[in-house]
Amino acid sequence: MTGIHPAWLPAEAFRAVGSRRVAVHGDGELVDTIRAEVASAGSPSSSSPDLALSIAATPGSLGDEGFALARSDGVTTVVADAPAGLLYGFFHVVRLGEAAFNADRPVEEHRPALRRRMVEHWDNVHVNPVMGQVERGYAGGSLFWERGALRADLRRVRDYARLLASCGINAVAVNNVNVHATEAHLLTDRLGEVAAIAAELRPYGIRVHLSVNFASPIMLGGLATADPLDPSVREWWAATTSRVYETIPDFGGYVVKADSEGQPGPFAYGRSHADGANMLADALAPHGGVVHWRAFVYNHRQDWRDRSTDRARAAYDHFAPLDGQFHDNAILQVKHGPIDFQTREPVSPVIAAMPGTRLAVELQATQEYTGQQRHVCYLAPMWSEMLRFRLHADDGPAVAAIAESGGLVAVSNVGDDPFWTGHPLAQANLYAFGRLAWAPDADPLAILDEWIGLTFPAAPPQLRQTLRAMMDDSWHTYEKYTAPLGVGFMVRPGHHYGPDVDGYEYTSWGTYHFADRDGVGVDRTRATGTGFTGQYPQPWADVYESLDQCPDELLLFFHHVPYGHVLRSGSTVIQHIYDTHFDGADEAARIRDSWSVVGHLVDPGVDARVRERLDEQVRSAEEWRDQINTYFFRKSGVPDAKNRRIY
Ligand code: GCV
Repeated sequence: MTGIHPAWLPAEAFRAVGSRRVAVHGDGELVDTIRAEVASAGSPSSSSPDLALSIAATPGSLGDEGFALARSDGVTTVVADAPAGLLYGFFHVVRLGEAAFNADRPVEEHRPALRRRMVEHWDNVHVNPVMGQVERGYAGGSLFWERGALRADLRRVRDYARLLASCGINAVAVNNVNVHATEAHLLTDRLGEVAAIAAELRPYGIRVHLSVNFASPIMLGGLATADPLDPSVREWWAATTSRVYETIPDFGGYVVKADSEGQPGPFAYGRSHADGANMLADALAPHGGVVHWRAFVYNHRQDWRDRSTDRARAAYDHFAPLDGQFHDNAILQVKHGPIDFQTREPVSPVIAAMPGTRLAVELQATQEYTGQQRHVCYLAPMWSEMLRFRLHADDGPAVAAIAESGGLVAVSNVGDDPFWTGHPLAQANLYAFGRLAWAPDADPLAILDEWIGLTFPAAPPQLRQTLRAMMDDSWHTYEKYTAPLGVGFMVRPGHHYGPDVDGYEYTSWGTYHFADRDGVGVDRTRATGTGFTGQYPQPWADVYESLDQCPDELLLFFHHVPYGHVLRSGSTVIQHIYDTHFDGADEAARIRDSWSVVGHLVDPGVDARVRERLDEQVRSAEEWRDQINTYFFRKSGVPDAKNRRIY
């Protein structure tokens, strides 16, 4: 491989389209994009085509982004009501490959389940002294900025837009939600940089969003306050937002992290988060924009001795009472779990608690807590489980249905690395995110097969099957060798890579496991603990409360139990810890072994990068295994029933 890896859009993925005569009917920038795609695939244009892509003369019920696909009389047709739908239809044909042409097909209609399908970058303009160019980025620098300046050459951003559009993503927030002093200026005197990025994303139907600092009226406007109810503050935001839309007419809106981890917010003025969000919503409303207001608000200066404060409770305690108070174009953006993107968390109870509020669900494609793109960890099974979860009861809405009001958001895992995502196999997470945001009930394994087929079009069956086996269950493998049974946060503080069981135990961050000589876990019950289980509707409030009914994988999230506690699986907690850690590290070694058999079947550059990452995964999994097992053996004094080596 030379240059930039094509990810899931290598030239061969366009072979089926490229060898067909294609006609494209319609007008507009996105239709021109399709024409350019067809031309670069090598398809001759023709009035008697094999593939006809058209905007319908009279719009039907497909909406702006839907399309209908059919094949009869030797012609495959894609019809859409609007250009974006036609673009998605074109990429659907690319995904189908020969299958789009080799038999008749009855009309199939496709529409995205979620209207907002967004990737958020935590990119900084200036290299942050602590967090670097991209906060929690594991794939090199930013695609947009380099050492304080917008990149002179943004061609790669266009390629990025193409990748995103091909899996259905239609919005990008370009900068970190921690908006530092330099980055705050993107809203005003550096807005031209955002406009330049927007110009690269627009041909692929992607709207730009911007993270803004709540204190901007002070930082940028010279005002004495950022009080959301102060008329001069409201006027400043209204005028500033109007200027944004003069420069970027299709601007999507703002993203705000307020009163969280040191970011300013409405609490300083005795105002609520609804007051703060609504002020920005009002500034955006005349232009059709939205504010994504994050619910990630908690006390990060907690006293570890204080057992009454529970970080898991924080988002619900802050936001549930505000249900119904947010304006229509204010979207509350909720992390999918109550804490912070751990390998295993229950679904956040906030998602069930705010029926009068538009909610977006946020997940993390960047693998901050899931191996930092050095470990293979295919996250779609986790996301799928979460999106299908019904918080109320079996007949209540799934999380995905609740998120229809606001959308699905992933923190980006992409950087300027030649493979886009550091680990080449981590590309699958970005692809799967887009596909799940389009169709949340899609099967993660089918998405994986689709990704393998596109990314490795020439792969013999042996390679496909090996990739499938390596990746499909890799989230569970990762879970096995890291923090056990949903307890979370046994990572090294700061960078969050590798094991450090007590690293956070006596800190202010509210992420504790409470292991002692007798047992481990966080008592979040109503009966004897923090009462967090009471934030769930039934049946979950009782299921999580009950030691007998709580699912094993979440046991230590909800309960503090003795090491001898018998799990539903029949194993004791301590034996489960030993067994899963030995198994997980063995599985990591098997993943590496299986790649060593097929690696030569891919581009040598890809093979070399994957091998390097797998070596590190195996090393790190052993480190996790040994530290976790040793820690719990020393705490509990209980020997491994299988007498394996523990230090
Ligand atoms: C952008 C976690 C991460 C932070 C991140 C924060 C957030 O705490 O470690 O780097 O900040 O989440 O989501 O705002």
